[in-house]
Amino acid sequence: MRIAISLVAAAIALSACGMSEQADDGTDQAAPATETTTTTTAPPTTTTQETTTTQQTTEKPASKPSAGTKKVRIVDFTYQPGNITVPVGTTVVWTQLDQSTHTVDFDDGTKSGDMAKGDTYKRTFDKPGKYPYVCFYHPRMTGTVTVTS
Ligand SMILES: [Cu+2]
Repeated sequence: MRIAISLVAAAIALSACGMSEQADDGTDQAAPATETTTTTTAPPTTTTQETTTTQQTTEKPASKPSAGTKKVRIVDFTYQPGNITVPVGTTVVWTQLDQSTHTVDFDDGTKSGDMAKGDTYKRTFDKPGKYPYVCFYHPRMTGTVTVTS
């Protein structure tokens, strides 16, 4: 029994020594290391934010429309709703739900091309104004997108 106890005691003493040394080393190194890391990290974080801001500014035209999306359905040979008013930067999405082929052809020359059932067509409006459009196959099918600033 005495041998066993002394062995255990020795083992505890050894492990305690080892642990305390590691703990001391770790604590001593950790303090300055953390300060250094914090100080070093701070400027890059600011730089990252500036970079992010710049990127956001660049990406705004692309990300803005996704926030402002207006949907128009093409149903029964009509655009529903046919006349819409949206703020500048809005992306309008036409969804074609008729069996018959339709198009969204703007007076300014922008055209969707043939749209079969289930097709969608998107156009982002970055400038205020009136954008009338018509179906190439059905001239009575008309609509207007009014873009406000
Ligand atoms: Cu049509």
